[in-house]
Amino acid sequence: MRLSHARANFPDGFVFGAATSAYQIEGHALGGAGVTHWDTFAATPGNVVRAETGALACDHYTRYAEDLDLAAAAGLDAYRFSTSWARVLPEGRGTPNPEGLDFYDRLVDAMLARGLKPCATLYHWELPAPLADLGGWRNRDIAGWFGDFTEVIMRRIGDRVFSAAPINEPWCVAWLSHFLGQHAPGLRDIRAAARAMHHVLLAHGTAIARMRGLGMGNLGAVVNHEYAAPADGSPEAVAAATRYDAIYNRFFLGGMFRGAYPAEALEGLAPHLPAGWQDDFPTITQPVDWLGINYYTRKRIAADPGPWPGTAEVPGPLPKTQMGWEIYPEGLRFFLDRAHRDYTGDLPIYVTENGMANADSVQDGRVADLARIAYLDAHLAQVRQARADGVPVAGYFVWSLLDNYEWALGYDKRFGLVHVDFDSLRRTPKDSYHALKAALRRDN
Ligand code: IFM
Repeated sequence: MRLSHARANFPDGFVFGAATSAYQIEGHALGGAGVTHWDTFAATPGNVVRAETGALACDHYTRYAEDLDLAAAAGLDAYRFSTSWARVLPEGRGTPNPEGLDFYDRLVDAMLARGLKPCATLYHWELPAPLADLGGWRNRDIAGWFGDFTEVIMRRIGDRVFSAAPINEPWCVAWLSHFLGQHAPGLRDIRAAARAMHHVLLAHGTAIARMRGLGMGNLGAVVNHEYAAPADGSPEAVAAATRYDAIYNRFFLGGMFRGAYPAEALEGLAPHLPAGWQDDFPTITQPVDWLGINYYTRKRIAADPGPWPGTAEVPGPLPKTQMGWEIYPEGLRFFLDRAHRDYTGDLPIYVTENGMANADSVQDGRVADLARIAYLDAHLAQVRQARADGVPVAGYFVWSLLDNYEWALGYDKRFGLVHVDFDSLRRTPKDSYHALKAALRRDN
């Protein structure tokens, strides 16, 4: 099975890449990294499937050259990776871990040696435990701690990265982790969530300013979006879906690009935001050079009689991935169009993550992940359509290069273009890898 798109269907300079993150692949027990809140969250019964952690993960820390060889051999232009705060600063502040800095130095050089553009994300969720002890994202001081970490790592690699973004998926850092309790630190508290939502944006703006101060360019922001479809035509369901969209999708874009939070989110969050939050917008709105959108699915939303936000997810009829997520490619075009129209204007937009989990297995040396090829094909069609609409989409990154640690769901959910056997750590490129490689070589 092949992809129906080829490189020639995209403009010159359009960036095709694959994305990963530090804790999900590196092997956090290696190389002197400090304890993170994911280690303690996973060690607490009931939080993570089989209490799995990122201790070894894909052992990318040791095998990164093989992994980058695979990315380059696929014909990819770029590799999106993240830098582990706790690997660089084991205590979160203070003395850097020289092995950690050396690792990212080697990693960036290894990308450049293979012709891969290094696309860095500073924070993809592994908060150093000593900072979690101080309140983590609930503590306003995190903006300064994060700014300091930004300078330490970027003084080392900032001269060679193609792009940099401070924080992957603010919604997950704040809402999923402090309101829904599904990710570390596992809180279910609206005050904690409101503060984290604001502080994550303050930290974003602080990091952008620090990187500008170092003379860096091509700085962006990466948000995740879920399409919110009302469960039915009732006004209650429509209003609930609007609230879901405001909290999930518009809060962070509103803060960064408009210096304002959406009214439907403030109606519940305002009493819990830190005093003087409006005064932080000059920092939060630091200009960026591009926006990254991570997109996977839609949710069908009904009204819930409980307290604000009064939203409930209901099952939908569309085909689903191994995550149980509905496959709704049209949502990607919706978000690309809306970001361009309402928030980012002429700024380039990258699809910084898109992909699906599938119950893949190796049979006779092959992984026939045809569902993933169909998924990528349908979403690339939406990218092309958005471009035809006039949206300056500048690149597309598959999540993920490798099967990896899917957080609270452990190692069961396989998102990779490359299969990883978590016993032998053998890598096996899947059919989707070969299909993408062929498409990137083809002219039509
Ligand atoms: O694995 C995650 C990644 O860490 C962030 N974006 C979504 C992916 C799939 O759930």
